Amino acid sequence: MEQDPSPEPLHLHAGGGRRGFSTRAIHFGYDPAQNQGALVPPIYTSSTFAFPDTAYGSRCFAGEERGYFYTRISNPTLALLESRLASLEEGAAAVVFGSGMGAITSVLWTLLQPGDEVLADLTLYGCTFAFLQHGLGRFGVAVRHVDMGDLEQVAQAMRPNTRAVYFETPANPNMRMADIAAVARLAHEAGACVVVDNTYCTPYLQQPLTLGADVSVHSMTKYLGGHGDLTAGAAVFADGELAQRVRLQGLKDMTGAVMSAQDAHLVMRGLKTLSLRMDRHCRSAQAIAELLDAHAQTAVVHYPGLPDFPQHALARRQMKLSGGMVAFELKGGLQAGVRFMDALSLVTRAVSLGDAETLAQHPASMTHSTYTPEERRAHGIDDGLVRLSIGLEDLADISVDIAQALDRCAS
Ligand code: 4LM
Repeated sequence: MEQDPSPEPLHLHAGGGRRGFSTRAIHFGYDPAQNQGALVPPIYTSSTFAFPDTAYGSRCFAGEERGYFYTRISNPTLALLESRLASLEEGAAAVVFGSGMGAITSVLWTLLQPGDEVLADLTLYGCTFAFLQHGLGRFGVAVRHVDMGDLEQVAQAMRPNTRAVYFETPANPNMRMADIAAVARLAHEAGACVVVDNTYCTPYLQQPLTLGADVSVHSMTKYLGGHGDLTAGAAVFADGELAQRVRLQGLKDMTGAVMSAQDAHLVMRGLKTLSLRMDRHCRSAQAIAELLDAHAQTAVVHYPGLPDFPQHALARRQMKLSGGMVAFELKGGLQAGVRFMDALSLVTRAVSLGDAETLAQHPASMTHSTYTPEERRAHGIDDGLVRLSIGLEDLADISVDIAQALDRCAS
């Protein structure tokens, strides 16, 4: 009952060189020869695991034995996914969760104590904002927001009790970016832990840990799963000891946000096509951003791949490609945005992102309705903003639908 599937020698070429990203996304940590030849890793649905004798079980609970004993702490199917994610994102270890919010809350509950402060970016996914603003505050943890794109502001905002620095880049929903390496340097000088939500990029487009972040969190509900048929989360750690603390405190005792083995199997299936899907998402998103940018009805398009995007240079440096998410505002503001959304025919009106289907949603009334209108104004989320998650359909069909909806939203 080994806890960690051995990564050797499957991530190496016969000659010892390291295998590439897509190869590791398909093979890492699994050897069919050790599993009766099964090409696809078995799904261990067992919630509990038998002890050969009482002393062994006691040693498991004392942390002296690295065996499996209860799925809320670890499970062979989850452990395989964790080892694969750690490899893909260059981490020492990973922990998986039942949702992205499960990952975020488990990490922050483990890191923080009353009297600590979290320094967070202005723009965050709505439920992350609500957790920081309405959740942690009730337990004596202060939360302050700064523009993480402004390094002077970040440097000035650090205080002796700043324990964690938290941001998304690009941020949901307005795509504002932060320089991970520069923010991490400032945070580490002040002794704070850097947590980056890498959901929008996935490890294929951006590698926060190699740039100096301590933890990279994900909603695997999105691109990593990739098919809109599961909810899951993950945290990848530069330091294996912190991973173990999050597993034993945040996950086991504080949130209990355990992931199911069936969902871990589905995420591993999704990982096999991650690089292919991301290439297609990004290529189509670039084309749709350009289409929107050229249309007379649009006031502003937020997409890192557009040359006039304010942080285009940072995006080119920090991300492999510009991502599959596009946000924009129409000249007619909120009313025009509603007309645009209602005129869509192929594109689906739904929250979430990273699925095969192209999705459109209105952050102010949906994913970011956890902010008050005043907070949205102060945090740079325009009430007229429309967010698109560009899917895998034929680009021509997505383009035709968006163009006809733009033409109709003017009337
Ligand atoms: C959405 N997002 O935006 P779970 N981090 C980021 C996210 O966008 C989300 C989560 C974490 C959306 C959901 C409705 C950057 C979610 C939370 O939903 O708990 O897996 O992830 O449309």
